[in-house]
Formats: sequence, structure tokens, C-alpha cells
Amino acid sequence: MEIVVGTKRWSSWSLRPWLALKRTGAPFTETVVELRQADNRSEAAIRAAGSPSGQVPFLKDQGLTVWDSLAICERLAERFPQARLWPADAASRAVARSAACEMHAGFASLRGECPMDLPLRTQASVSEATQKDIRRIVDLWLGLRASYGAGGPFLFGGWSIADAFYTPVATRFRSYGVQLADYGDREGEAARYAEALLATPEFLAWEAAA
Ligand SMILES: N[C@@H](CCC(=O)N[C@@H](CS)C(=O)NCC(=O)O)C(=O)O
Repeated sequence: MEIVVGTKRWSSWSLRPWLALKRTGAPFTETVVELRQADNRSEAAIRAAGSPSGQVPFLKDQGLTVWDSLAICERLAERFPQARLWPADAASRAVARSAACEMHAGFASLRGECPMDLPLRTQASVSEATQKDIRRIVDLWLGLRASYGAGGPFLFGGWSIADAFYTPVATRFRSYGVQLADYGDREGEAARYAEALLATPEFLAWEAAA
């Protein structure tokens, strides 16, 4: 199995399935394509590595190429059921998929204004639209932690693909100095969750290689 990812400092989409793949415990090789190269060289390199979409990440597995972060996570969840990449309970799983999909398809303002840049530390003043995204994320995190999080520090207690999808968000909050207390996190629960995401051995391994 091989996963092709973009520059680890920046590639938030690559980080998500890479975390899920690490969680499976399966052996894999990894190819890193350097993003942001001049003269469209990144896209050429991504295509040369075998990406159908011209983007990273993608997974090569059993003669199959699977692309797009969410599709790769779903593939891994099916291939490695013992890794429990989604919550075991069907109702919780449906909600976890909703949370992951909301991230995958949304929060465009936060993503555009505060791109993932792992070593960056700054105090940003963000637009109304990004503030709205952050408020929604805090509300989502608090609601999921309260309803499903009793069994552990993550959204559904144990770690799941939903947490993979919000790990790059936690890095953005850290990089851009976002104080979650200003966005409805009155008791610090969302901030604690963000800290838990950034303290997993899998995330720390990615960050150390960035
Ligand atoms: N929807 C895709 C988005 C993938 C994406 O936007 N990847 C970026 C890097 S994070 C990319 O490949 N950009 C091409 C480039 O920089 O040349 C996914 O979820 O995997």
C-alpha cells in the first residue's frame, strides 16, 4: 500500500487520510510531492506520480488507485474494520460521517484565510465569514463531545475519521492564535479537544516530518 501526499507543512487534505492509515497499523510506503513549486511543476509531479485528479492525496492499494481524502478514509475503514476508524454504533457513525462531510465540503472561509502552515504562529484578525465558521466548529465540537464523547477525549470518545478531518482545523487555530473562548467555548472543552488532536502520536509523527 502506498499513499501519496503533499508537503507535510501545508497539505491539510493529505494529513487526514495519512492519520487514518497510521491508525490501521498496516505497513505502507509514502511518497511526498512538493507543493507550491513554480511553473505548474507540482501538478505535473502529482500527475506523474499517478493521481487521476491532479491532486493529492491518493492511495494505491491492491491494484486500485483511490483519490480524495474522504474516499481514502472510507476505503481504509472498509479494508481494516478492526481499526474502528468510524464509531461502532450505526447512529453515532452516521453523525460522525456528517461531521466529516461538513468539514470536507465546507468552512471555505476559514480554509482560505487560515491555510494550514504547521510551524506558523501569529495573531490573525479574521473576517466575519471566518468568525462564523469558527463559531460553527466550536458549536459542533461542543455538541458532539457532550452527546458522544464520554468514552474518551475525541468527538465520539475513541478516535475516528471525524477527528482526522478536524485535526488540520486544530493546527489552524494554533497557528493563527484563535482563542476558542471568544467563540462560545465557555468551559474550555473545545480547546481541550483541539489539544487532544494535536497530542496524538500519529499527528506528532506527521509534524516531526514536516
Ligand atoms: N477534495 C480533495 C482536495 C485535495 C486538494 O485540494 N489537494 C491539494 C493539496 S492539499 C492539491 O493537490 N493541490 C494541487 C497543487 O498544489 O498543485 C481531497 O479531499 O483530497
